[in-house]
Amino acid sequence: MKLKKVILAGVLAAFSLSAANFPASAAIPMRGIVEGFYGTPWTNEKRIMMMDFCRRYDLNAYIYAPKDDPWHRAKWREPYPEDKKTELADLIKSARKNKVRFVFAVSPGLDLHYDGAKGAADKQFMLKKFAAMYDLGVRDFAVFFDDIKDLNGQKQAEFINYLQKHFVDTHEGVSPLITVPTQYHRLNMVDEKGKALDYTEKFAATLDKSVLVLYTGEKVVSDGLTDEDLKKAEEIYGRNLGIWWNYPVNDYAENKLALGAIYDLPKKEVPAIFFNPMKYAQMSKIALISGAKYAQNPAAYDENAALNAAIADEYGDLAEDMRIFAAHAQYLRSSWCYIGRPDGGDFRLLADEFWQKTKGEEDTAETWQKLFDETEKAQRATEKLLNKLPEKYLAECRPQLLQFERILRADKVALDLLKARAENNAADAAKLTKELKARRAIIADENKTASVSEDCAQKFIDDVLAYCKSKH
Ligand code: 14T
Repeated sequence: MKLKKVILAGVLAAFSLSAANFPASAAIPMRGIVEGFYGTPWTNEKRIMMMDFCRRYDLNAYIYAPKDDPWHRAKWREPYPEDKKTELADLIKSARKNKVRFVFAVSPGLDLHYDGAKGAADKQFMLKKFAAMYDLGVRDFAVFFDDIKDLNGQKQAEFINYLQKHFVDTHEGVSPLITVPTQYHRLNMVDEKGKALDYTEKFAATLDKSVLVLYTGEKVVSDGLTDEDLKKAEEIYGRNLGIWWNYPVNDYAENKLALGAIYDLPKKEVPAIFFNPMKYAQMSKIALISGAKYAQNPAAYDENAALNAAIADEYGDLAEDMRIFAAHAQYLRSSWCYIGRPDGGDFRLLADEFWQKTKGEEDTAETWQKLFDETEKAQRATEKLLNKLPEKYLAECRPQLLQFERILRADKVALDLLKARAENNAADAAKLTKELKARRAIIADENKTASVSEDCAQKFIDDVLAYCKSKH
């Protein structure tokens, strides 16, 4: 049986190679996850599970950089206490077992000294910190300077060069360092004319050429990155840049889940890509699987195929239901950024069609029915997910599923209201308006904890109420 499978796999591989009409897949050399978000870090148990995940999807690197691990950032000088060290040792072993490069990162920039006795002491602190991890088997190291006030590009780069010379070069088997500068997105690196600002100019010019620099694209959270924009950033740095991609991370909008696929990433060669996940490890897998597929062969990446395959892999019999829910939970927004495809899937298309026809004073009966059916379908999917998803998933998405349930219930009321009005049933319409407003208030309140489809299924409630008011 096993042998048969192997032979079959071989035949399939040979066939797909000859049948492929795009160039042989060129995987991004370093591809993986950067645990780099703010807020509650992953537990070690989750991390170990994610190592197995990385192996299964051929992701070959994981960067340990949880912002809220005190020993990573706020108290970076202090060595890990014994219990934490034991955890890290387990994790490092698991990474090795799964053929994942474990990259140990420190973010010393909050209070790092460069000069004098304090500067000398800090260099020693960092060397000790790295050496302890080297002894646990780590061979990949990173120093991050993101989200700090210090803008001394030259001193930061000299600090990294020092570590390259006095740690990397003196320790057997250690890879070149990885860094993230303080100006880590391109629009922040340049003036209006596109010329590098002082920090970036000095950092880039001073930094040892062997160091791998990661950046996040045009913005902190970039809604896609073109080959041209990547090239502009690489020109500033005079080297190829790796990518730190801020999706599905949701630390700036924790009430929302990012269950979409990644999209619009470069087709040209990049040395490395790392996806920053949500604090919800399980829920991050859809986006991460899509990211793994992208990294496997950027030029051939198919966003929709990746999304469907990811959901099928993860959710088996519940895939169809999850696909519906996930379609309403992809888009993230805050006061300073947005990313993700618009929420709503088929519901969005039907709602658009409905308002289009309403505006044109066309007959909406058929579209109304389709929208009603779509809403019921989503209700059944939500109910099934709430009943059948294993607890390890529900623990991360129950609030969102419950909120989606409330929204869909309200959408049904909204649809009933539209119908009552169309039938000139003023009494029912008044009753339904009251009910809908009450439901909307509860949903608005719950948004603080869990938000789903704000611009689509949720907006439909507002749109219906506004429409009814305007036609009074
Ligand atoms: F290192 C960087 F590439 C990076 O992305 N740094 C942080 C990261 O830890 C965080 O998870 C991510 C998403 O929130 O964005 C960066 O953090 C910021 C940056 C901001 F400009 C958080 C809030 C901001 F206003």
